[in-house]
Amino acid sequence: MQFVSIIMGSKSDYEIMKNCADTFEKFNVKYEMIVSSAHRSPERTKEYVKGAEEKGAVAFIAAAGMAAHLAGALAATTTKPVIGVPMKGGAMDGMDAMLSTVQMPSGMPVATVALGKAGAVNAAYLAMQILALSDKELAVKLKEDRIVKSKAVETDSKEIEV
Ligand code: RP5
Repeated sequence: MQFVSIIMGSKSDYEIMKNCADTFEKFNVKYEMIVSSAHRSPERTKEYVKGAEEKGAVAFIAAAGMAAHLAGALAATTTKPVIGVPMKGGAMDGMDAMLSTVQMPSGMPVATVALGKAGAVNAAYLAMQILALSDKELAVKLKEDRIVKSKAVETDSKEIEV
């Protein structure tokens, strides 16, 4: 069974990462979601990734704030795509997490998305675009979603156009 795994460093990341899960729900894409920390529970994180790969995880989404090493720790453990979502809330209100997530050494990529809700949603979209490479039905759904978004811009514009 193919699925996407969402891991967050703390339960305090859930409010934002729920938007990621909701996006998968909207497209009927299977996912798993757990809390595990690169720093507070490194062994649990490593064991989880191993088990998730065996169960069919095709990509990992890692959300963390402050010294956000979770996505990097996953990238060190798996060769599946890793998408990093930096969380706001640290001393630099997310810039610390963003740089910790994005600045990976060569050969160890983490696809880093935006801070906050947009990043949580985009992590799901990016994972689905990866899945859609071998899932024609999902590819069609993603194209249809683009059309809906484009039409919504026109509708919004009509409401305020002068
Ligand atoms: C990170 O530290 C977590 O991902 C979270 O964003 C941040 C703060 O965690 P808590 O102290 O709220 O558990 O590891």
